[in-house]
Amino acid sequence: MSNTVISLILGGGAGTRLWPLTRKRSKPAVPLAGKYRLVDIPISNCLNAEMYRIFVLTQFNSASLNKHIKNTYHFSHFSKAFVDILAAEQTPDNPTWYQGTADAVRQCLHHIDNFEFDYVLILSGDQLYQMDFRDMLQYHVDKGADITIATIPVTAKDASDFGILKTDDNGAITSFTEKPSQDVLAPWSSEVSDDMKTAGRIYLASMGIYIFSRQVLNDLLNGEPDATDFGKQLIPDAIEAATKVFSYQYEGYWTDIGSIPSFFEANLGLTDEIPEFNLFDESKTIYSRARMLPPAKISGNMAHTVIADGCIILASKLERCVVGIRTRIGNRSVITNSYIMGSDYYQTLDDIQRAKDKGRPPMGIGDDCVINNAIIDKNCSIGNGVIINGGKHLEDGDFEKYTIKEGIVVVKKGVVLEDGFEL
Ligand code: ADQ
Ligand code: ADP
Repeated sequence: MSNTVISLILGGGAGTRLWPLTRKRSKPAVPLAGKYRLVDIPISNCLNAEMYRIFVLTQFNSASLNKHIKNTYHFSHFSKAFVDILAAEQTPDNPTWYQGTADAVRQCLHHIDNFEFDYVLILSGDQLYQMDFRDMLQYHVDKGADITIATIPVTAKDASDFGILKTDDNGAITSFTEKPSQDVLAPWSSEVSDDMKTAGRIYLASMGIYIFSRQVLNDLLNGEPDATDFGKQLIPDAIEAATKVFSYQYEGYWTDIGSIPSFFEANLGLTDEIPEFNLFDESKTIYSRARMLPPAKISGNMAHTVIADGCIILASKLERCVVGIRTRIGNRSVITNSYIMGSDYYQTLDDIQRAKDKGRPPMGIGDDCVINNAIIDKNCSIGNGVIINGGKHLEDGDFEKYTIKEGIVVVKKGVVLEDGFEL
């Protein structure tokens, strides 16, 4: 049945929540786990479910997303598989950007109309999870649903960030409220498994993952031309209009990675003894660009650290770190609780000498640095003796070279921090 599906990945609006990582690239292209990009997660989930026709909807078709997709997702000439980018485009009828998730899907309907399909799978571009969409599709068909929403039990504290819903005994959704405030939450609790109840996860949240039957999606989008958002308008309206909307309950690992703190925690979570997100499961491969990089060369003391290919690390200590491709770290440096994204290219020894002659540190992290609670975006040149001490003692702010969000210091892409810089 997988070949009856077209997948649409919502690649992000303005990207403000992940600023400054989205300063020079679109959200789907933000580097994840040292060697992947955000968009590799939903694409890999589709490919593992044998759903091979995929569009990524994005506000701006930044060069890096294009390059990544072009260099990564190659299929045989004999298959119908593709991963294509649909960037918001001005047309004679539509002079604007995507106004929201439903509007993004509406604006690209004409691109998918010519394909043969029965179902549309709509996915967010900023979530970390491994889910077999074939089970969800089977459920959609078995229930005779018009729309199926993947749902997950969450705690009261988290419930205000999600669409919260209630179902009847058959799984049909009877009511839905988008991001309810804490004071109106109480009546929205649901019957959940004992495990979930013990964890206090008694509110059923929409995961923002939808399967629509083809005609239903067309009718809804055309019937409400002013509705711009699924969670705020189309889904609640469809439920009210007695459309058959079902909840497909999921209890595996699933987390939002659309804000700096959640993105940071999800990445560092990969360094746990047994991470909740499993990169080592061959039946759920996460695909990304194959690069011809040398093996990482490491000395020093490493604990709970994930290191990508092509790194040269001489540091004295790394603890709870994710270190991305081609990272260079100098002697005696100590880095803890940090995501170092790495570099897009190597400097030659001549390049490094020339940089030094001009008083500019080479790319990577220098000698004798101390870095804690930070994200260092790609291609940064961090000098010798630099101290970045992130933590709750720092106030939020956006500065020329870095941004601070909830104590996490994000050093912007390509920035130079001179020898002895301290924060
Ligand atoms: P949010 O995640 O807050 O809630 P939204 O901001 O609409 O919803 O984003 C959903 C996805 O669409 C994200 O991947 C986002 O980047 C992308 N997106 C947003 N605007 C876009 C645009 N204009 N063009 C292209 N892509 C865009 C939604 C649901 C809730 C549900 C949560 C689960 O509305 O009901 O609980 O997802 O995370
Ligand atoms: P981002 O990771 O920030 O999205 P891009 O993908 O836009 O970055 O840019 C990275 C690309 O730049 C890589 O594909 C890399 O091959 C290429 N690149 C190669 N050499 C250089 C160079 N000397 N300077 C900058 N980029 C380079």
